[in-house]
Amino acid sequence: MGEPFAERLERLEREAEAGLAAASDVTALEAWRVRILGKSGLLTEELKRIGTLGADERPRAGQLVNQIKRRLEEAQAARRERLEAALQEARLATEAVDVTLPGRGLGMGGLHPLTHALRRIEDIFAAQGFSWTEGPEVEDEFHNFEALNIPAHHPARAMHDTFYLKAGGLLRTHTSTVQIRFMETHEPPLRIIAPGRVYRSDAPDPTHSPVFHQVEGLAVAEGIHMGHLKATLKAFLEAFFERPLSMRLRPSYFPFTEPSAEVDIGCLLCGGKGCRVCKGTGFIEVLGCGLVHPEVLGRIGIDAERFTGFAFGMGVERLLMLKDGVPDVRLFYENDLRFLRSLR
Ligand code: 2NM
Repeated sequence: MGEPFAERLERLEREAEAGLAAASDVTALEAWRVRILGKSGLLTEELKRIGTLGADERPRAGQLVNQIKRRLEEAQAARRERLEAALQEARLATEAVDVTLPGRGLGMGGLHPLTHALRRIEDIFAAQGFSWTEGPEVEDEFHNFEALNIPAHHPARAMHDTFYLKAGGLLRTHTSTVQIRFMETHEPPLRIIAPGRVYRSDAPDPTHSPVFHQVEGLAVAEGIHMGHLKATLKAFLEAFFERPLSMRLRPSYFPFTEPSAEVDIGCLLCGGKGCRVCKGTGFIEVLGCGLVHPEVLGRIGIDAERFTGFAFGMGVERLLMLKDGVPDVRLFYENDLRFLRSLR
């Protein structure tokens, strides 16, 4: 039988154990398994060889091979467990996340410059006791024109380049409509501002957009006069532009106010010396205003003998363009983030 079967097996087991101990990773372990326990592995070959032994040797030999096989399989399982644990640990070490690193940031959104400006305007007027009112953008002829003393065929209707809707109605050309609606349902004294989108059929250019934002204001009470209007607007403009300003009222005409005026402020760029922005005049026009025409008060049932009111209207885009040096009104509607972020 050459080298006795038992001795050879013991040697095989020792060698296998040494090989197992030397298997330093899962790949080496698998190679070891194939070499020892695989279909043509060394131990499997010994199992096959049992058949060539004498009948008296076979049971013991079989027992011996199976014992060794079980021991090696157990040792292999233990080794695999250790190697896999080591592999896992190595992975954890290399793939570890440093939870103390600062985050990449959430890329928080921000308010559109117009929204921001509208909120500031609302806050400034709130401080002077004005409340905030809204109304529909689709309007009727009465609220947009007739109630405001602008009869059919009046040139002021053409002035406004109105969008008329096929289904009837129109897109409001100013937010005075909201003030008319408010006066229909509220008794004086009242103090409101009406911010919102308005529409005019203008070709877009650096100073015209077919949609833009207005804030109109209205105060109706006994004894209201131009002095109240002037003080209110001066306080507003200085708060909005965040600096002391000179201001003047220039006589003007609106069908819905009498007297009417345009409000100019001392040029923001040159301070009154005369420059490109104020076209050499030293003044910039910022809004329109006046005392509410008695005809307007009368049409919505307010006693114009007892009550007077002041009103004003401003374009929000225009004010922001002046304040922040925005060269083109269309920038507010293109949503180029570089522009939007540049205005805080
Ligand atoms: C302006 C200028 C002057 C105005 C008038 C009214 C109302 F409804 F009370 F009659 N609201 N807004 C008004 C007055 C608006 O915008 C340039």
